[in-house]
Amino acid sequence: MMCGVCGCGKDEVQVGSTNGHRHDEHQHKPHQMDDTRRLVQIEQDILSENAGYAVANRELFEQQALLALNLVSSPGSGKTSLLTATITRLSGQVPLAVIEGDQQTSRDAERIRAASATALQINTGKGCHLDAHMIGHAMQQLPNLQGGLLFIENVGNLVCPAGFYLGEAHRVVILSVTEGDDKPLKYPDIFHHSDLLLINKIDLLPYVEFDLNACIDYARRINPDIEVIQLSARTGEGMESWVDWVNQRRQQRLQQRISALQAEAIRLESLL
Ligand SMILES: Nc1nc2c(ncn2[C@@H]2O[C@H](COP(=O)(O)OP(=O)(O)OP(=O)(O)O)[C@@H](O)[C@H]2O)c(=O)[nH]1
Ligand SMILES: [Zn+2]
Ligand SMILES: [Zn+2]
Repeated sequence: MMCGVCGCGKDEVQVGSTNGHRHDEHQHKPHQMDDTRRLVQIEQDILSENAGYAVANRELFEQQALLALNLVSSPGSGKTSLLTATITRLSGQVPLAVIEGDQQTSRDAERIRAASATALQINTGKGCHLDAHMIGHAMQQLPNLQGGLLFIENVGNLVCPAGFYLGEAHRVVILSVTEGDDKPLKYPDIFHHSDLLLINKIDLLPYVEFDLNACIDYARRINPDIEVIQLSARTGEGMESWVDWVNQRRQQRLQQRISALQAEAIRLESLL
């Protein structure tokens, strides 16, 4: 995992448009490429540091009964299009915000705002994925989302985001039919670590060679439990199944929180 080794881009991260937070303090010296043991150590340090932040994020999300979804895919699979179509269907009903991970621009965040949802931009510079520390900082800048939804659009990349748990409830991998049906076999890690596969751009199926059944079969060889929804963010076909999936998970999250609070109340009552 290249980024785990070099921690690329950490010095260039900017959260939000105004209150940019620079990570100069994280810069490290160039390393010798032949010193494998040292590289492995650096990679382990970066990943365990990330794991610590991810646990803190998860606890925050649980306390707020907030359903956080981490959207991963290669560039151009349709993450932002899917989000704007999703927001159109959900906005006004539940607290909702989007964290947009991009290397350079704020174009996606602007598209989300145009769909009338709160969007916070994280520019990762050369960095090829979001990490849990960035998400923690972004949360400090977002409004209260209790009981609502947080969508995290990761940097378009099928490799690096797989290694970085952000504290999300679920990871959703998006694959569009123009990318080829064998992607699950070529990039198994990201499919292995996702709970849901969205096959997007099905409106283009008549024009491309993409074997849906083969794709689903490959994905399930890597991850037998992965759920699959086929849709088109453009025509809206299949969008209802996706929105239902999100709503069901959000209700589960609220139910879990209610149960935890009830158990806590019973514990406290026993101390009266
Ligand atoms: N035909 C078709 N085109 C789509 C669909 N969804 C997205 N697109 C198009 O695909 C292109 C890329 O879509 P985006 O939503 O920007 O993809 P993205 O995954 O957010 O891209 P990055 O942020 O660069 O990784 C755009 O031209 C979209 O209009 C779809 O369901 N069908
Ligand atoms: Zn920081
Ligand atoms: Zn995008």
